[in-house]
Amino acid sequence: MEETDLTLWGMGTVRNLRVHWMLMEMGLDYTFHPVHPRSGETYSDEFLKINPRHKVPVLRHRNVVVTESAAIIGYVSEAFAAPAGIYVPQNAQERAKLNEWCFFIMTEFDAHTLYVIRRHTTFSSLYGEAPTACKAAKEYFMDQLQAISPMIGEGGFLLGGKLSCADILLTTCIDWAIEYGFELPPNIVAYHKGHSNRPAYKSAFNKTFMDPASIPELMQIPR
Ligand SMILES: N[C@@H](CCC(=O)N[C@@H](CS)C(=O)NCC(=O)O)C(=O)O
Repeated sequence: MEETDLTLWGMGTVRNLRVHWMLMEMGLDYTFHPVHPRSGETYSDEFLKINPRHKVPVLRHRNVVVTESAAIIGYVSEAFAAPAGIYVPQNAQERAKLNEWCFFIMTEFDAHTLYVIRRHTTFSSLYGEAPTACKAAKEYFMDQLQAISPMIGEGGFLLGGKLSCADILLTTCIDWAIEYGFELPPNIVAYHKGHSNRPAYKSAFNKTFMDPASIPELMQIPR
């Protein structure tokens, strides 16, 4: 493991999984604070100093604090020497194509469809029920997924024949769709299987979804 000064707050959801996964793919050691989004801890005074928007994941590298799962994994991939199998953009054109994927996945999949469904099903006590919106969100998600499924490249990667931030974002959105019981196109199922069989994904998954009851320090925030 490379010597680092990295601290990650966050567990319990696929947005947190993204960061554990990228850190493990990069072979980076990090201090982990298992803040669960629904533990109430994101509203503690100590945590609000780290992220006033009371959200995980949050990564600190030395004196730089980065929030937003997509921004964090992009930062990690560029701030450290990436292993040969990790795609890192080398110029503005490559970065544009990577951003195109990442912004697409984060808006059309994460925010506009999957999270709409989350809000109006799992969190309906907070946001209300909205069956029409959920149905439309699912249809739109499936439409956009069908549109991109032929774009998965050889070896099951979106860009450059290597694992990129875009693959981490797409795989974790598919995790979410699987949790909702969506029927997915066969090549998307194969794409997801390929990535979720990676050792780093598996280790990250176990860390992200470990039982909070097994973590005695769960409600403690480091100062
Ligand atoms: N767009 C953000 C979303 C972060 C987010 O909403 N995190 C949730 C867990 S998945 C959270 O921390 N919720 C706790 C809260 O809102 O207090 C990202 O991708 O990092």
